[in-house]
Amino acid sequence: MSKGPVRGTVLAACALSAAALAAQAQRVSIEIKPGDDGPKSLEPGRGGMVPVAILGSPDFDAASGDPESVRLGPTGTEAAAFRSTLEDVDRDGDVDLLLLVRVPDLRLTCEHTELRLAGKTVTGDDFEGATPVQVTGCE
Ligand SMILES: [Ca+2]
Repeated sequence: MSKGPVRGTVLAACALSAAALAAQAQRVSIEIKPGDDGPKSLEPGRGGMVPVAILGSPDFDAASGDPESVRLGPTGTEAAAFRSTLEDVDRDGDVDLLLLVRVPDLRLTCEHTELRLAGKTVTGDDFEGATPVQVTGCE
């Protein structure tokens, strides 16, 4: 059995990559104000709410995301969504998770250039995403 050692090496490599996957959250694509081609700007001082979509893909079933676990903000721990719906916001055939968030809850200030999101699927797997954001109205 000259193949023995080779097989053992392959198995060890598989075990390593599985462990790495378990420790790392799945990356998902998110979009502020989906369908709006304008600048992704937010003005925390004006209040109001903003839609943020978690985009589904062949690698991520947005319907498996648990909306109540999702947090958004500069570090992805700040705001909870107060409403969520499942719809295909970018019309690519994959269902997306559309969240409505109160802008002040995001705790963005002018130094922030990125909005982060983190959450869990209904089966307990972590996912996270980030997208550029322009914060206005704080001068
Ligand atoms: Ca979609």
